Amino acid sequence: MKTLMKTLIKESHYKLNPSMVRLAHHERIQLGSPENGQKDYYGRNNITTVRPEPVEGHNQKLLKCLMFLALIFSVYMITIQPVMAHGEKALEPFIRMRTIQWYDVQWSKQKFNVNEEISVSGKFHVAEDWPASVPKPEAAFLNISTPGPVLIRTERYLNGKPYMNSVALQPGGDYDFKVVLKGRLPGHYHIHPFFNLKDTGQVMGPGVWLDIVGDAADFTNKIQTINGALVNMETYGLGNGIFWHSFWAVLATAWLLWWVRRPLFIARYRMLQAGLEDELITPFDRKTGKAILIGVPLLVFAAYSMTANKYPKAIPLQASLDQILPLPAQVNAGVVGVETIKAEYRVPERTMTFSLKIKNGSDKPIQIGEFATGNVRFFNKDVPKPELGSSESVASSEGLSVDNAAPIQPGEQRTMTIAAKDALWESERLDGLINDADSRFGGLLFFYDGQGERYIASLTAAVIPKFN
Ligand SMILES: [Cu+2]
Repeated sequence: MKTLMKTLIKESHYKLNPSMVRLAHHERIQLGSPENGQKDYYGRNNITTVRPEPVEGHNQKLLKCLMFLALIFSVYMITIQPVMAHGEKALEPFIRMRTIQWYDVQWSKQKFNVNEEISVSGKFHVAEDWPASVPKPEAAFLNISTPGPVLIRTERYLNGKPYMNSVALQPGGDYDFKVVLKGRLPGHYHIHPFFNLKDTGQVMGPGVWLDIVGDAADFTNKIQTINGALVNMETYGLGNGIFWHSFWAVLATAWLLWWVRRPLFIARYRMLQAGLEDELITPFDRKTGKAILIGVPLLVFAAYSMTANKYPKAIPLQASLDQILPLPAQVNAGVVGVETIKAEYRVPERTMTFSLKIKNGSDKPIQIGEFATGNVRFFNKDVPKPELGSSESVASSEGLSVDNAAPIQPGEQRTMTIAAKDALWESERLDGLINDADSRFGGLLFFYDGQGERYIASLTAAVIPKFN
């Protein structure tokens, strides 16, 4: 046992220590002939020592070759189907449930022509119980998820104000948005509004299928600049863009190849070990380096001066944050108060059950109509359903049940147990919550008073899973 340990330690030492590697068996081979003064790239006599490589058998090579071919052909065996989703369910459920809570999302049209303008509008609540592991929404960008440039965005509003940049959102705040889009490429696409949260990812809003009809060649995208010139955005500056991208790509590749074409890694490492680092760089290398060091900034400055001369009235790209304050409270507006006491998720029944303490501060009886979380909507079948809108949110029309169906009277305080039960918890990958380190849920609860008034409360609590 002891000898075995000793050999093992010796072996690993041998593998780790480069000086011992250098002491290993080497073969002297002669690449050129030192007698006639032939030198190698670095000006040394052409005698190099190398460690012999293990010789691979003929059969092994053939086998490797066959396995590689088999691997390539196996790809053709996979049945490829068009992708019908694009990562809406990929984000952790606690982020989808407890960051941006979308509701009332509407599309003005779902079938329209190339060049035709449509809009998507809606509301969202920024959860009070923002996850501790998610950076605060200090920079958030409202965008539209599309499969490529099938639409262009022409206008964007938050709380009725036009804005260009990212915006800081306030946890607990309520906002409404509107984005105007114009059809560009004909086709059938799944489109969502979404928020890009800095350092977190994309929180998708509800998606819809849009049909853009017509001819792609008819698309026009002309704008007027501040100087009054009319430019076509589809082609404006394209040649210039291609030129500069190619120029830098060629220069960078040439610089890389300049250094890569000579011995790298092991040969270089050995020379360093041998104290021959001065021989790694030739005088010509130094000259080229100096030319690049002076030439590139000069070129950039010259091109910049030419551009500034040609376009004296230009504004830089804007990098500030837009400041837009939340609307007066829409969710938790103070009329109907809801406190979540506890929540339980029963895995086999795919049911989330919550206990709530509800206080009706309005002057009419109210009923619970809907619970919405992570773009999934659970409706109470005993309460008239609101208009669903065009966003085909994933909905369970009878998924919400309450333990006491009697309306909550004005001034009444009641503790209720409600259950949201549907396979959607699983198919929308929201049940993954119980495997997260942050197993708290969040969502919006909608109350209706039967006379068109709606009250919204946000719910949040730790979820206790029940596995049987
Ligand atoms: Cu989608």
